Amino acid sequence: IRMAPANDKNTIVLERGNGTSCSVNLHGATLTSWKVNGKEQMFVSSKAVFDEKSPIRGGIPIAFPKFGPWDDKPLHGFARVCRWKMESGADHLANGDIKARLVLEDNDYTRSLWGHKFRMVYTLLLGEQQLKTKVAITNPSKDESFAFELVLHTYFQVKDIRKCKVTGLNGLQYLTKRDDTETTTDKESSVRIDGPITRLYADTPPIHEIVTPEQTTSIIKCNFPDTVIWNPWEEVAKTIPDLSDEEYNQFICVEAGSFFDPMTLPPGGTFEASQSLCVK
Ligand code: TA6
Repeated sequence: IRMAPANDKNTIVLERGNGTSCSVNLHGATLTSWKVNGKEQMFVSSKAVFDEKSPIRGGIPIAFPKFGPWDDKPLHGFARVCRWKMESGADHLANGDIKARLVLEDNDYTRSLWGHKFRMVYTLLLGEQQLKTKVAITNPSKDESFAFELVLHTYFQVKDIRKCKVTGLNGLQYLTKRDDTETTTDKESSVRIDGPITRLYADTPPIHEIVTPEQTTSIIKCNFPDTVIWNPWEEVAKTIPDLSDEEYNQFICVEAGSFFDPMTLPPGGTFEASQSLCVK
């Protein structure tokens, strides 16, 4: 484990050897790189803004306690724009895996938006061809419950989005935005993307695969009942200032979430959810 070189004081790098590593930015605990044998798996926009205020466009931003629009408050909640703390050093496990933990607790800023005490621990476990990211949320209050939504808004890098497909969604219903009144049923065996796409699926199976001509990446979800597929495509990409016009075809967001039925955490309760990404 090391801090990133040069003038980047916010990025922590976990290195496992053989070109396998991951980097996490303390701003938002945003995972900004995951390399397997030297090959980058995450997409981060060439125009991503690292000003410690804006959400980072790419990698794995964490949406919490809200996914999507949130009155006049920050879109997708505050977790992705708060500074997280690294908890002690990273552990090197006997099997070569590396584990690191980041923590976010309520502060004046979070309470100004959402009046609850909370503690959130984000655990990264870097394996040989696998990256597990686990979120544990605790409610330290003695008498108040809170409800929350949580999404890992992962941007997977692909060579050509037109040539990739996502499995595990066939036959399921989806919305195209949070307040859609009508659902659509996915009739294809796998989702292919050839235009703008926002699909919010509830109660999805625990495994999806992103299949490209080069490789297959599995997403194994635990306690994330919902899945989102997103790509803005050409026209909308032009309206996103921190995304280059031609970059839309280099990523697909497949997002593991819990938002259709927001979780309620009783006093003293802890909620855990994880995703394991695995390259074949
Ligand atoms: O998860 C899909 C989505 O909510 C889209 O509707 C789009 O807004 C995207 O996330 C990115 O949001 P952002 O705030 O990062 O621009």
